[in-house]
Amino acid sequence: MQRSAALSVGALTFPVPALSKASDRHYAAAMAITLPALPYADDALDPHITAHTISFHYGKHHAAYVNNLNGLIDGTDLADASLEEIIDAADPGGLYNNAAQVWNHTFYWESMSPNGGGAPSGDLAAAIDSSFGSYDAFREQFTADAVGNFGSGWTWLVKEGDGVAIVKTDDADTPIKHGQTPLLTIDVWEHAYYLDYQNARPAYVAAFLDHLVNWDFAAANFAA
Ligand code: MN3
Repeated sequence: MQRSAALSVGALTFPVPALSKASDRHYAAAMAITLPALPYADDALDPHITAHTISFHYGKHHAAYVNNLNGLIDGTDLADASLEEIIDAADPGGLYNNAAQVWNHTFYWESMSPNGGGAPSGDLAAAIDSSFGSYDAFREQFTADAVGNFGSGWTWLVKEGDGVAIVKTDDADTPIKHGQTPLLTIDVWEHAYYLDYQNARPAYVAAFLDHLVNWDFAAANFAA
């Protein structure tokens, strides 16, 4: 199997550095899945999501999923597979959970922007109006689902036909395993908000919608 030259997440592709020396290739072979760089500085979302949270959520949790996944695929038929191929092939369990969490977190970071928040525009706004009646109705439903997503999980906006729908997943589960096309996501595991908001998940969801949600990313995924 040919190693993919880039990591694709949604509409984005993360380039993988060219390898020159044999020692680099050996290192790369042992690290098939890499932790993508954050798309902004670690304090860029402050105060809505602080650098303190990013240091644990990206620097510890996301990194640990990458390390765990590399340990699980090392020496197996999936050692050179893309992240999406691993998710597609994996049965329920540790391999699936770690691979899906790598994908979900990468997609989550892209779902936010220092200049985000507010209502979308263009074709995506029209699809939201068509599917929910209005942006306000979408916001009400997304908030209720994200706040009410019991335990650990994710709340997603996905493409559904010509329109859009909200999907909740538990634990590590990801919509791409089920043939759905995610547009954006919010991580509602406690580790995503507890340092900044403690138990006030509704305040975290409101900050995400008011100040962080990256509609340009969602629109690009919708158009793809
Ligand atoms: Mn998380």
